[in-house]
Amino acid sequence: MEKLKIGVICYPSLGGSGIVATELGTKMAERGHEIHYITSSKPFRLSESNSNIFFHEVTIDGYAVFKYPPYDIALANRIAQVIVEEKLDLLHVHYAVPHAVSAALAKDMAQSSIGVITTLHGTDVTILGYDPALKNTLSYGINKSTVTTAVSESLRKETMELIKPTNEIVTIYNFIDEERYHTVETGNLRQELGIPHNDKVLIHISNFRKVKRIQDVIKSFEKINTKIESTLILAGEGPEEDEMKKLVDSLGLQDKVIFTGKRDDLPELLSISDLMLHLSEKEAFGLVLLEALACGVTSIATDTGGIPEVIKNGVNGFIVPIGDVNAVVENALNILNNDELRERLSRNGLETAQVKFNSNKIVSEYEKLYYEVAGKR
Ligand code: GMT
Repeated sequence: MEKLKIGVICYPSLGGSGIVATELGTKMAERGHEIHYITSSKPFRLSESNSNIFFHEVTIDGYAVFKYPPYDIALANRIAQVIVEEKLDLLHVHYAVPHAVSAALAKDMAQSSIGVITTLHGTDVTILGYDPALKNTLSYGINKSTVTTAVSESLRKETMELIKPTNEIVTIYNFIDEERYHTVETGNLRQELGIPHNDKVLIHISNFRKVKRIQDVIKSFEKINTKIESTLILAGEGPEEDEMKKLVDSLGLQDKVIFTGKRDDLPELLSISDLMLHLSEKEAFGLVLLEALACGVTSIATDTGGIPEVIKNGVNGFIVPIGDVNAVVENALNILNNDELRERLSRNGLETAQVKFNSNKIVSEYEKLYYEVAGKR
């Protein structure tokens, strides 16, 4: 089969959509396709060790006339250049706002008929889609795309109802990078983090945005910790960090809660953990839940968005209502006090990760779509 030249547009910083874009691009490069990232900086988890991977930086000078430098237009300008210079076969845009609009504009600038795939990741629809200042932008970007995909059935349905797009949207789930996510040797990590020998370890990993409801994680932990010796790891960084540190202080939990900041050793952190708490208000998929399952860690997560497509209640974890701290505590004590239950959930979780969200399977779904959109075989 002919190899493809694919332009990938994504947010390069910490966040699930950037991680998916990077891991998918890397897998496609391993399959022999040429991947051209067109982004403001090198994607955070991208290693350029594969000679099929290229990076085209988008730059913009802060000309005095601009109150807001027009990044979206500079991005369109750069995409248009790369379409022509590299003779791209298609564009894959992650996170619709503003990337799908920049891609549509680029296509027009380059006078090209290139196909565009837009992948919806979550808040591009579930938050920005309800913002009157951006809803039309989202509809326009989706309707201008050749094909739109959503990372869960829940996100697909919500987008269909909200936007009523002219084209169907297809669900392609996120996948797990099995080479990176599995139980690993952890050396002295517990000691380095100062976790007492007998403590159970609970973990929450996120980009610390309001939507993650980290206050519920901390309040649940406070109650769990009165019943069972435990430590809570809060990994990641973001806007809620200071507030959450204040909450931990006000509850007198400073010695029991570890803020690690942004870490690269997530498989190691997961491998020392007994339970993940992921209590978001909105979550289109919850990539981190899948990463935990692949490392044998079970989760308690909220009944929202695409989470129930990843976590099956009582099978590979537990689902609780949003904001229901007592339900979290009850399930957590049940899991932490019952090794047999924890092992069963963990075994089932591994199977979920390895079968339903298998990387080869999902990457092949995207590859098939790429060939269709590029009109090549
Ligand atoms: O939509 C966002 O919040 C941003 C995005 C990101 O870049 O982190 O997260 C979304 O995309 C991830 C990858 O597909 C999903 O795993 C997350 O569930 C989703 N976040 C939300 O829906 C809140």
